[in-house]
Amino acid sequence: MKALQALIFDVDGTLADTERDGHRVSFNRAFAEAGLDWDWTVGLYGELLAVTGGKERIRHYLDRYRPDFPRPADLDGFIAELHRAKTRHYTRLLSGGGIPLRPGVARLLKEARANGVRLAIATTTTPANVTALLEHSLAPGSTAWFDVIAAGDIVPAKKPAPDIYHHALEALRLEAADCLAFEDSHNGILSSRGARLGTVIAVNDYTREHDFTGALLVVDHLGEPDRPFQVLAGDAGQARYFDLALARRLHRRACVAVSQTS
Ligand code: XBP
Ligand code: MG
Repeated sequence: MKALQALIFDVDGTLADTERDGHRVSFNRAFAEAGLDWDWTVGLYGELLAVTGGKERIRHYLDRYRPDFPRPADLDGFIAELHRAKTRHYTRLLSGGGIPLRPGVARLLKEARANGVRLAIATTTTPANVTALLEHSLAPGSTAWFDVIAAGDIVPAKKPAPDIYHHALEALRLEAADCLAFEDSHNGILSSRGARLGTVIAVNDYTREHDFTGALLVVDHLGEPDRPFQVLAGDAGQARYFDLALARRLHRRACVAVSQTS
């Protein structure tokens, strides 16, 4: 039986609720700055989240909602410039400590580190955004807690493709069976399961109704000793919050399930 060696985390929606009050707000600031009348409301943004990656999301918005918008000759350059501005707004917003980590995240990261379980990140967001979140919402210097930060355009195909997880596993020099992934969305679990990773889901308001078929466990958040999680699918035994002991139990269970089917 393999021991659990690493935890691989998605970022947006998993480490922190960054989408509604972080990314969405920053997209809108970039649009206003560029003199565009585009307004991504909370509801519309929920629909747009089906497309991962900010540049890809802007392109999808134009195709789906603004077919009448006159396309600049250099559409790629136009989108890239808007997205650069959005990243500037987003990292500035985070630098004010604007978005806290979700319950249980900091506790679990610290427990893993203290017990020699390695940490990694696999996300579609821009690398600068990950650094800003970790440095301002976790701890100064905490980027170094992660052996691998796989982010953004480092792979050609973003989630739901498994490429970013394959990239993280290669950089860790580990196999999927050595690790657990943490995700919050349907696209996220398609990506992690596509890389054959056992996956734990912590839902949020945008993803509560998503399909999480194949998850080891679905909870409303990772929980704290004084703020228990609610189990939405799967079996957490007597656990009231997500800790390393539960991670190891789920990992063991996943290993047994794989060995029985192979
Ligand atoms: C979520 C995403 C990202 C962010 C925006 O990534 O799809 O595109 O919404 O970030 P994950 P960028 O859940 O995998 O962390 O604008 O930098 O793409
Ligand atoms: Mg996510």
